Amino acid sequence: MNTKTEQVSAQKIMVLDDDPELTELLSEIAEMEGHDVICLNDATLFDDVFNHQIDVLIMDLMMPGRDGIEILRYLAEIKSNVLIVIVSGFDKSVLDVAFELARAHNLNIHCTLNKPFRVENVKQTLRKIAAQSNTTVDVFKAAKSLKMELSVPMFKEALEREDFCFYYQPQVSLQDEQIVGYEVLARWVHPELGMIQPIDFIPFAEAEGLISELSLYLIDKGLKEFSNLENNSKLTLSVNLSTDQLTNLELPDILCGLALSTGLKQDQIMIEVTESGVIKNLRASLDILARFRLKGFKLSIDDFGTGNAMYEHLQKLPVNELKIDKSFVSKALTDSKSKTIVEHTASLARELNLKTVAEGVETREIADFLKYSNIDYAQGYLYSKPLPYQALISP
Ligand code: G
Ligand code: G
Ligand code: MN
Repeated sequence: MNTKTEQVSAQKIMVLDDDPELTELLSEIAEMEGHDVICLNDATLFDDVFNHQIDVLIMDLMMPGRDGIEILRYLAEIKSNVLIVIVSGFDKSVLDVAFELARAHNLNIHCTLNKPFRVENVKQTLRKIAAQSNTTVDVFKAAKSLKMELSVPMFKEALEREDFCFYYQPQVSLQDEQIVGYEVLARWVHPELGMIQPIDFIPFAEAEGLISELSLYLIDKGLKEFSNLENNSKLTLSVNLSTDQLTNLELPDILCGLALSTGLKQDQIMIEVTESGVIKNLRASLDILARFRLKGFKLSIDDFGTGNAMYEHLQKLPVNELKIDKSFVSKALTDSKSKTIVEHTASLARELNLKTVAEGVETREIADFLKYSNIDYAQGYLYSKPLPYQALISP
């Protein structure tokens, strides 16, 4: 067991920085920690030197000939799993953008470090990586190979076998912390692969043109299950619509039929759509969303704040609720920009007569801040993780 841990903790590390003194210092630190190091000062040679055996890439952002952003784009193109540490003298907002960009590329970014860095910080970072990399890299690889393993026949089989089930995450009122409703989240329980998260199967279903069938199946099943819950009449059920569905003009009629057959009232159903989905198909979305409202459903904008042209469109959209993305909520007390976004969303929503939900609420301090900022509802691990249906009927 011990020897195994030691074996995996020696990493192959590449240091990329146009400053030879810095590469040397970083490489000395990494070697002292027992790693194998390759140095590169000329970023234009990156493609020739980089290979998939490298576990960790420590890289600068501003380099002559080829900057760090271009390197990230290249790593995404070759679908690299390398664990990335960005070291740069730029201010925090530039480091944050690079970090978010790497995530948007689905890269395995570990952290960013400010230059000038403290040797101790670099050591700590490398130790953390060595301790985690075994699992992180494995999980990352597992997720990638899972995507490769999914196939259309497998999916059809799962629908026939009814492999899908639901988890419910409570939403509470911040005033009195009473449960006001649940968000229903799909899970695929595969007989051999185990639990597959929506983040892995929704994009697959979208890419293969199966999302419509899957979504309608899930909404139907979710509504039926929820309608059997005792005392549901004062609760709202939030359901997620995928982006691709905002082109199906028949959706409002279909959902109306499903709701009627379960006996749930339309105003108990909150339909969550994402900003980016609405913007991508604006005309069809407006048609669909308007008709959802005419039929009595409620509408929520999920991941609010993460799109880019929302303010321009917000006034046109017939929504009831803004759901503030967890990336802002979780940082509301440590990052002043996130705090500002939360506060402004709260006042914007009030002006527009909309309710607000904060998602990803993990601490009491954040809940207090949200309440003080006049956010209406909260959802997050502080109150409860998503729960299986059984836990709702016999708490
Ligand atoms: O449950 P979380 O656990 O991992 O959900 C991840 C993402 O998957 C969320 O953004 C959620 O909106 C989405 N998701 C969960 N269930 C469904 C579903 O039934 N349909 C669609 N379209 N998205 C879902
Ligand atoms: O649709 P959407 O992305 O909003 O789905 C909510 C997602 O957020 C689900 O994947 C759910 O498991 C996750 N989630 C809910 N509460 C928390 C929380 O407090 N912290 C974190 N990190 N994730 C959460
Ligand atoms: Mn959601």
